[in-house]
Amino acid sequence: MKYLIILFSLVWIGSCSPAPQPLLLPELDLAESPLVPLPREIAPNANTFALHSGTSVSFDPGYASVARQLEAYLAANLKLTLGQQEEERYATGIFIRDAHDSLPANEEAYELRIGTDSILMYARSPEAAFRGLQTLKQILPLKPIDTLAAYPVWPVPGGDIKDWPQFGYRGTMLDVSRHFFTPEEVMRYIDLLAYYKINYLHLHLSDDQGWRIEIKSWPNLTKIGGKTEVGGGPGGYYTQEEFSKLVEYASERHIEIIPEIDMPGHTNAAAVAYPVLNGTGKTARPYHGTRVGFSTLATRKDTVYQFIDDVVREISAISPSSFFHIGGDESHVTRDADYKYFVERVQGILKKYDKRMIGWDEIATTGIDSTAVAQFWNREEHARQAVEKNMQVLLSPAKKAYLDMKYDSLSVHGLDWAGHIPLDSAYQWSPETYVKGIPGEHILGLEAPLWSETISNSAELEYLAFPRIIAYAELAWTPEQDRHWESFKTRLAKQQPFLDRNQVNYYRSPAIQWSQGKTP
Ligand code: TNX
Repeated sequence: MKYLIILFSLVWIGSCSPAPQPLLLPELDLAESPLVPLPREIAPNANTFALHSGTSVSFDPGYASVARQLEAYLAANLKLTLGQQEEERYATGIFIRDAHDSLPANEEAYELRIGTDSILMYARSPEAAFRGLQTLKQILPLKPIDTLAAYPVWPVPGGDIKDWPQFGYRGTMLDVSRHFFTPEEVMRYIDLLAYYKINYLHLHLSDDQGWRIEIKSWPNLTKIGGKTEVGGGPGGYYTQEEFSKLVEYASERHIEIIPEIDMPGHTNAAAVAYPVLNGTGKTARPYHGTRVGFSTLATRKDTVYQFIDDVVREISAISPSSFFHIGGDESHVTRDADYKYFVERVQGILKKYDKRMIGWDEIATTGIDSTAVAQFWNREEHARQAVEKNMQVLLSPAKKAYLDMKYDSLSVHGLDWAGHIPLDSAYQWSPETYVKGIPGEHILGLEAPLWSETISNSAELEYLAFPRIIAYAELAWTPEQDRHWESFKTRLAKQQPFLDRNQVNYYRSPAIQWSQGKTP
């Protein structure tokens, strides 16, 4: 490796300032960094920034938390000094500043300028700075290098990155109903998602097999409905306090949690807890299997709407998201007219609590208004119907974006009703054009759902989610003209140190040249 000798004086905080030191820095190339999702513009240069203990971080008002997140990220290795320095022109260190005019108006746009003396980050918002921080984390080396300096130095490749996403909605869904996932397991997933700039986590909180969120005015939902799951395990649920903490934890990582209460179908657990809600005409019994489409609420009973009002009211009080997901899928035993009446009436309840409806694509067949979002998973004509109603569409095509589909016939977890989704197939498609007849302005974004019939813990979740979720993160962030499978493969292989360091149980896709065994 070639080395450059760079002479410069360090502004050293404290009394015992060392004399100017020659630093032996490797020549690095910013374009070689393991950047996923790929940023819009990367312009490498020959500079190298020498990060070390004592590097200062200065920030404009509003960016204290992102500065502290950078400090915490590096704390095991080096101690940064946080503070305010007014004039970056004369100073060295890291600076987080409000964006200037060279960036688009996108709320998540940021710029990184890495030079010999400083790393300047310009951000449109604290959220943008958080996205920029993830990019910086991907650039920072894992280990210090040997220099002539008496202290460890982490060399950072120089250059300029300008970046913003193509979609404002880059999400994933976790089904915590078929199997329950503890708050700790969800938080671990959130940490991993944030690194790849995912910004929405949709939680599927109720289904036939279990009800997972405390509703104080209907306590049996969790007391009875929370005790079951697929396979007969113990189930579980989030208290409202636990849910609030999850929302807060996610929001510190600039991820918004969207709650889903699936209705009028997928409601067996609620009907077991409160038979008055049941519209099937048969006695509801706890269900531990994986069939779908056999349950329905009693759509013509006022009690049911009182129930939904209570549920939406209580969840809205602890869910700051402007969205509320009502499910609406596979209501095979609800009569068509009843289904329409139901979804339309529920939109009214959501509006009362200032929430915007999202539902699976079937909701586009009803008379709801254009503020609702249809999540396309199955029927293209539903997506087009949504556009005719001037609704936004969220893309989750099962054949391409379902994280619970097996990679191939050898997959140890997963289903295959929509086919196998190996990594190359997960990456090589275009959300921009997948459904014919949907103009770009109607596409809200991309969400990759993870249904949990076959998984019940973090290791199994990670096997299905990783590395495919990294592919979806790039599909949602990086525009089509910049996406190339060969480039992605190389950058994904370089995620291995991050995944190993975090003990992620990722699937070793044969498409990727992983290094042998675990990385240090
Ligand atoms: C279909 S996708 C479902 C879920 C299942 C999933 C399994 C959708 C809206 N409904 O109830 O869990 O398939 O892949």
